[in-house]
Amino acid sequence: MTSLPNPDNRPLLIGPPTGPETPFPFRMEGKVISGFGRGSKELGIPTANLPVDDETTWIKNIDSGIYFGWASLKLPASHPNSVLYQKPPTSEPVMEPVSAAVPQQRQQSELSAKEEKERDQQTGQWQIYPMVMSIGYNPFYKNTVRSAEVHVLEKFGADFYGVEMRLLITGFIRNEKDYSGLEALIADIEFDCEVARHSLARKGWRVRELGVVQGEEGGLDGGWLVR
Ligand code: ADP
Ligand code: RBF
Ligand code: MG
Repeated sequence: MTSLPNPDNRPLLIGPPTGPETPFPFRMEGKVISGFGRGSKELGIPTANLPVDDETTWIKNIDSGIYFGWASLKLPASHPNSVLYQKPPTSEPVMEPVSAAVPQQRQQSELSAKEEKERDQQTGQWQIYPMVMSIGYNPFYKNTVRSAEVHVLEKFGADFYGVEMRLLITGFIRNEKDYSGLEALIADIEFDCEVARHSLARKGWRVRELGVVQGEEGGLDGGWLVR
């Protein structure tokens, strides 16, 4: 159970134990872009924003509100949270002959920074996490454009802008609200996180691709997240 304040007496579990109900789950994907730069990170609630454009039909057809489900990120091997990550060796100062310090000419085989980044992205492997997300106009901030932003329920050692993200949206939590102050907004988001954690921990809501957890395999097909 949770010890978070719950003034509106909101339920901690959404949906039946058997799993997502029609029309869920929804799928979405995109590369993480910069958001409104409001410093959500400083509030402890960073949100990975996904591009939203008029041609994308899902965003037009889905109701605004707060949703929960699973996110997968194709983290490059250079990201500290990647399962492929290898910590750089702690570099002891090395005495080198003066000639070695002279800048070398760029070799044909060397990659530009851009090429290197692209190659790095290709080394990525999909990793799955629970998430909460907001779709809409953030009434507290009175946005004029519709946004889709995902708070991943995991602590990351570095940002992941530009990384491919896939979503399996399993359910609706609540409508977007306006608030009299930032504290009330944050409290509601923290409770949303608890709702997602508890709801997704049930067998019928856990994706099979996460493997066996406490002796049990998940009942939900998350193949899309790792394909
Ligand atoms: P922006 O306004 O650019 O979206 P935020 O303050 O919302 O900035 O921070 C979002 C960025 O923080 C994401 O794009 C991602 O790179 C990084 N980040 C780190 N941890 C998380 C997390 N748990 N969930 C979502 N994004 C995270
Ligand atoms: N913004 C709102 O204006 N009203 C909301 O009810 C609201 N709920 C949110 C719930 C979640 C789970 C998340 C991730 C964001 C929500 N937001 C909401 C968006 C929020 O205002 C935005 O991420 C801010 O930049 C956070 O400081
Ligand atoms: Mg954001």
